Amino acid sequence: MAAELLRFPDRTSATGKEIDAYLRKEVELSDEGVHQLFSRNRWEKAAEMRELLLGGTTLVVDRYAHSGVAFSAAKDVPGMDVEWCRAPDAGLPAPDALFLLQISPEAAATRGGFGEERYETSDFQKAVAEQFLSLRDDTWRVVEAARPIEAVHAEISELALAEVGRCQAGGVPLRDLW
Ligand code: 2DT
Ligand code: MG
Repeated sequence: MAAELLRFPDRTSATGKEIDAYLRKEVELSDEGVHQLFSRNRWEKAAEMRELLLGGTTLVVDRYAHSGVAFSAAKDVPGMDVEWCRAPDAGLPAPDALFLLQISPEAAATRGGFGEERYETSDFQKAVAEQFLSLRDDTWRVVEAARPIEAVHAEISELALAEVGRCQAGGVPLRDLW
């Protein structure tokens, strides 16, 4: 089974380097502007993702447009409501399965490196968690992440492999995100 790992933001492209500098608090960007930049960072990969998916490769994607919506909407900036936040990602390929790794902001704060980047404050993480839960529909799988990595891995890989099997059996069309 062919599989590839992708991660968004992809910090290696030109847009990704700008996002990286923003997250590391080296530059300031408008909330609207950085939201668009995160989306462009995904669009840069859209054709390649489609090609891989249609060729039968499984993509494992660490964060996607749902993070874009949840983080930007959590800023509570006038005009940047959920509908506005979703718009730039319309037409990107949709995932067949989506896993929300749930952890309390308190537990997340004990993980390595927490607090170094923009967005890594407990108050903001609480607002993001609320956004994720309100975006969630019953196709999302919520996985308890405050456990040893092996336990989280075992649960996700079992669910993911079942989904891969379903897709390999055919009849699961490649859909757009929204
Ligand atoms: P990592 O810590 O996973 O590298 O994410 N983010 C991410 C957004 O605000 N919008 C997006 O579209 C995406 C994909 C989440 C870096 C931070 O960037 C946030 C955390
Ligand atoms: Mg991070």
